[in-house]
Amino acid sequence: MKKITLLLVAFCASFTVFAHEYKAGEIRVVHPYSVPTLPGKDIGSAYIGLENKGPQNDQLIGASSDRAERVEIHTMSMEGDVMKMRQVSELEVKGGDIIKMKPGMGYHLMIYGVKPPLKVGDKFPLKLQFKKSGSVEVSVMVQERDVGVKAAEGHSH
Ligand SMILES: [Cu+2]
Repeated sequence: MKKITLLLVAFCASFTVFAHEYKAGEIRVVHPYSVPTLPGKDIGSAYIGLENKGPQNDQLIGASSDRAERVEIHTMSMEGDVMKMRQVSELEVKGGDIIKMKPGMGYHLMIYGVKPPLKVGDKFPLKLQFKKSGSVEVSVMVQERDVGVKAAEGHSH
């Protein structure tokens, strides 16, 4: 277990070295990644880090990709004992705030109608639209799913 954690840390660190990040106005988009689609499924999810370097609040209001029919902003939260997922129209990034999407809780981007299926090593374009900072196209890397991701995909759509 410890070895796996160290490997993941090294993996993420290497992205930092290669500056896998983008800017839209005051918003920094860090390390956009996805995981392989499950066999026979055309639904994927993507995770990004968002940092608002400015003092004003901004909102992620949409996303799209050439590789998919549509992309939705989703949030997951516990309702009683059940993990529920719902679509939201926008994700607020407050001035000075950092939001890190990750599998299993909070926000993620749901990608519908992915073609061809996502596999490890793929890269695909994702366009993000912010209310104040405009839009930016980022390259999403498809990386190995970890235990947390498997747990996250236990939820239904
Ligand atoms: Cu979802």
